[in-house]
Amino acid sequence: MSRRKVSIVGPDHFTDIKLGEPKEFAAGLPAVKVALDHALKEMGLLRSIATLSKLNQKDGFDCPGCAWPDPEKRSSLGEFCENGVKAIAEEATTKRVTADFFKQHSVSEMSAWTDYEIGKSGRLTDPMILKPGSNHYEPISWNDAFDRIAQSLRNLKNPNEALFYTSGRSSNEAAFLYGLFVRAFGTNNMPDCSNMCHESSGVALGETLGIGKGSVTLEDFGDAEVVMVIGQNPGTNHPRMLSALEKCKENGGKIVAINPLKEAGLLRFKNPQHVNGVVGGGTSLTDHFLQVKVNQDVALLKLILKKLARLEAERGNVFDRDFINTKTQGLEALLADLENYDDQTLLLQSGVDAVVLDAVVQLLAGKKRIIICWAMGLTQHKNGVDNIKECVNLLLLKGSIGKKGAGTCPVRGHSNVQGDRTVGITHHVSPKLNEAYQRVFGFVPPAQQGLDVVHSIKAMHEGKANVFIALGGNFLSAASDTVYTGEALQNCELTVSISTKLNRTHLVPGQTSLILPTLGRTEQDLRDGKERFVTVENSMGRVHQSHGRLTPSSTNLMSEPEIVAGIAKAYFGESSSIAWDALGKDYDLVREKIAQVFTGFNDYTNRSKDGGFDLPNHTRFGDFSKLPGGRASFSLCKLPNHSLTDARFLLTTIRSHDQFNTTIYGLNDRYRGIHNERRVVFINPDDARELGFTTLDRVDLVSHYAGKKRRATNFLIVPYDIPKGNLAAYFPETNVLIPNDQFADKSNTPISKSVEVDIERVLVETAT
Ligand SMILES: Nc1nc2c(c(=O)[nH]1)N[C@H]1C(S)=C(S)[C@@H](COP(=O)(O)OP(=O)(O)OC[C@H]3O[C@@H](n4cnc5c(=O)[nH]c(N)nc54)[C@H](O)[C@@H]3O)O[C@H]1N2
Ligand SMILES: Nc1nc2c(c(=O)[nH]1)N[C@H]1C(S)=C(S)[C@@H](COP(=O)(O)OP(=O)(O)OC[C@H]3O[C@@H](n4cnc5c(=O)[nH]c(N)nc54)[C@H](O)[C@@H]3O)O[C@H]1N2
Ligand code: SF4
Ligand SMILES: [Mo]
Repeated sequence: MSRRKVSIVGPDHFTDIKLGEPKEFAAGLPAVKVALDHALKEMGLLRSIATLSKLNQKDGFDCPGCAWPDPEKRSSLGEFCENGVKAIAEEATTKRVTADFFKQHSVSEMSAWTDYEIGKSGRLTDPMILKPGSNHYEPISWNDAFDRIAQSLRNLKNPNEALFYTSGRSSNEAAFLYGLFVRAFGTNNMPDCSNMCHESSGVALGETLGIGKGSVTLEDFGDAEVVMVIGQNPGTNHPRMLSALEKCKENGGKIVAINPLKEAGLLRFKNPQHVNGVVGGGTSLTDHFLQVKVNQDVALLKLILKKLARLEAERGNVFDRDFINTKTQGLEALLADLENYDDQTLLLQSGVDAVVLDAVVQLLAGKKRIIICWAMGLTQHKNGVDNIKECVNLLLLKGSIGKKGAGTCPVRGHSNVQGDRTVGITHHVSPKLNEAYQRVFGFVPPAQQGLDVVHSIKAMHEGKANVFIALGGNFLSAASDTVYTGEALQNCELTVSISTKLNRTHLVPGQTSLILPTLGRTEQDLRDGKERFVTVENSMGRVHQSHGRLTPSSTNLMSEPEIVAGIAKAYFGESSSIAWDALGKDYDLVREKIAQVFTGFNDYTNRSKDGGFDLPNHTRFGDFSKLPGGRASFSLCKLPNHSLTDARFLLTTIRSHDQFNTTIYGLNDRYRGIHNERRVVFINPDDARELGFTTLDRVDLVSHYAGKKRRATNFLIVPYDIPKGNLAAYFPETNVLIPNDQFADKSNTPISKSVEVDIERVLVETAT
């Protein structure tokens, strides 16, 4: 089969960089200005006002940005942040990708645009099909599109030859219907964006505490004595978390940040909702900053645990003995294991300052209410699961789980990624869940474990999977090994994307490809003149309603639940025992079914009103009675092993301030002093000097795994305050470097935050 001529990775040209100084504070007036600029540019004045007045209000829509929860009391000044406004502006843009647009631009042509250019084309308006051999998408009716999918699914020899990806913006209702259809169809192949994100957290928390979710609520931040923020950049990725950190500080709490980069949002916060944040100096946030080397968090945490254990032996009252004795198991083994490590080696390996470290140990020794927050800086490593287990060890030693002001806080990414998992998006098999499906819907779901993201890609590449369907997301750009992933998608007989906006995945398609345009969060969802709402779950386990308010960007859009029901009905036909039509129309009915399959959702529709309800979470109350042995577990974690024989650097791939994953809002990374460019690589100034590089020299990044070189071309050197031996650069541009078979133990999350690479100079006359 011949593949279309497309550019899988897109162009690598520069955009005329302007360098500034990294910022010392986050938000404040500049954030308000930037937010308004984005809103006005994409939506115009009236639409901006109409939209922002409903964002995160109880009668409005949930922010499609991150999963940070809303406070109980909503501010009349608006409950949103700069990046929430950008997320909204991107979705509520007035630009459109119409059938005419596809007539003008071929797939090959568009694939040579950057992700930024592709995304800025606007909202998709009509279902489109790309036929075998054709280079232009053309319109197709909804019914024909559903029939086309049903036909491909029927043609498969085995249901396991189909893959059903989900990204975390979909509502609970859409995700539940999707999971129901996929199981009824006969596979558990449900790769999910979580596989690339917090899967390591889910595994680590599940194994130690019995639930894959965090234990804290927003209110706990006001009661915490210490909040540790590890491997997370809240100023950019969860900006309203800074208000929670501010609250902690106001009440006398301390903040410890552990990160290879001194992120502006961790230093100082100028809350635009307070006078002091607008005209004053704002709040200084981090009390102790530990500049850890990339992927040396286990070394650092082990050293902290060792020092705490020593203080406990010397003076007592450092560990919570009551808690340990009644609620945990494995302390002796943990303490014995720590003896195997030497303080000095751990210190050198972690790269942190010994004086700051001792101050942190003294602080932790004297406190009882500790919250640990983390995100991708911990999860996306070979030892991602162990990173989080070491955090759990610390909390268990301090008795800091299951009480006010203390606990685990994995800060989720997509606005409903947690909800999607809760209501059934998973490639894992649970016999209990399968029984529930059988009881409620009368069919037996498949018992064979499904494929996650990395294994789905492998299956497509090897020709073992033939149909790829995506409920949201941008699989090609988000996944690692871009070229390999692109080849994998092109191997498919059919690729289908249910999307709001055009993205690279649509442009590196299977033989036949369908784009099914759907309503976004901001948009009114009307059926027979009646308004419908969906529900979502935030990072702290609260389920609440989201009501779209804007006029949809096209009259030819369908809602996600309708699309899923449409595909299911076309596949199963009229005789299906599941009432697909009714479920696609009536979300109350979907919620009734969710409540029958999953626990904690009784009286769902009613309780989702007015801020919503909390799902059951035994860790929140320190109840470990249902765990094996009735206790939470300490874990023995291994140190990472980076021998760096072929490469000299560990590269961490991060988000700029102007992107949402693969959606590029703009070309600035204001807090880090980068303007109008994404192809930069941050390097320690001494490393740059030793290699003879100066600012804005042009380089390629090259990874070597199993003897294979992968190259990310054309980056500009930016000397930056980052540990020696480490580099940082933005994704998705760097995903070409990460082999699909390099992922975390147990969670299979790609090693996006510790890629072994080298730098090669590009010989040119002038840079840029
Ligand atoms: N505006 C905006 N908001 C977002 C997103 C977005 O792209 N844009 N994405 C959403 C999603 S899906 C997610 S998952 C979250 C992601 O939120 P984050 O995890 O905050 O995002 P990253 O940019 O990946 O940043 C990880 C942080 O970890 C640090 N880090 C890197 N390597 C290491 C390490 O080895 N150890 C430690 N301790 N730190 C390390 C980096 O310096 C950076 O500060 O944000 C969500 N919210
Ligand atoms: N190197 C590297 N790679 C990474 C990461 C990293 O830190 N480093 N982070 C990983 C992480 S944490 C994640 S979560 C993944 C993200 O992976 P994905 O979730 O697959 O990617 P997104 O960029 O969030 O998806 C954007 C697309 O979603 C569609 N969309 C937006 N809103 C909606 C909606 O409401 N409904 C529907 N149906 N579609 C919608 C739009 O078409 C848009 O183009 O990327 C991962 N990849
Ligand atoms: S913190 Fe996250 S959810 Fe809240 S407004 Fe900002 S982007 Fe949206
Ligand atoms: Mo994520």
